[in-house]
Amino acid sequence: SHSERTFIAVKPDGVQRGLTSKILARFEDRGYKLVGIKLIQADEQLLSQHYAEHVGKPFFPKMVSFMMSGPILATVWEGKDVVKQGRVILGATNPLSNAPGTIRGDFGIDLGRNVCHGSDSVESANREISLWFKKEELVQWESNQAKWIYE
Ligand code: YYY
Ligand code: MG
Repeated sequence: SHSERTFIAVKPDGVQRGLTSKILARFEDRGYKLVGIKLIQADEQLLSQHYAEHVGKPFFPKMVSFMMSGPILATVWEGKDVVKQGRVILGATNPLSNAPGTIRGDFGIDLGRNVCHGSDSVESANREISLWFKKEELVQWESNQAKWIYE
């Protein structure tokens, strides 16, 4: 459905490197609609909930301290198949396993500096969106481009 939503975040490395506008542009250019956006300094509690599936893994403490090392740009995008396509736009988790053309393949090298996050399923997306955003921070609006993007 055209109202599917996903959570996409620019991690602290992406914000520090000045890549936010380029990352937003990939989603805008594809035709997806921005419905939420904010710059946030995440804390350990938020990150432990966000990355609940990874709590206790060897890489978890280092990954969380990296995610707390600076601001994160949290965004929500809406459109047809946006969860799956969002992951395609990001590329595989390890930047080095991507050909150019994806965000991680174009802007990253190391696994722990992979620039961006994207929800991995519709269920994860709904969970992550409600974790990072209050209901009133998400804006419902009609895009005038919709009829030129969808048939
Ligand atoms: O969903 P995605 O971000 O592509 O990968 P996950 O397997 O969920 O891992 C989350 C996050 O943790 C990943 O983007 C980088 C980091 N990470 C790491 O630093 N070292 C690992 N061995 C595995 C993951
Ligand atoms: Mg993941």
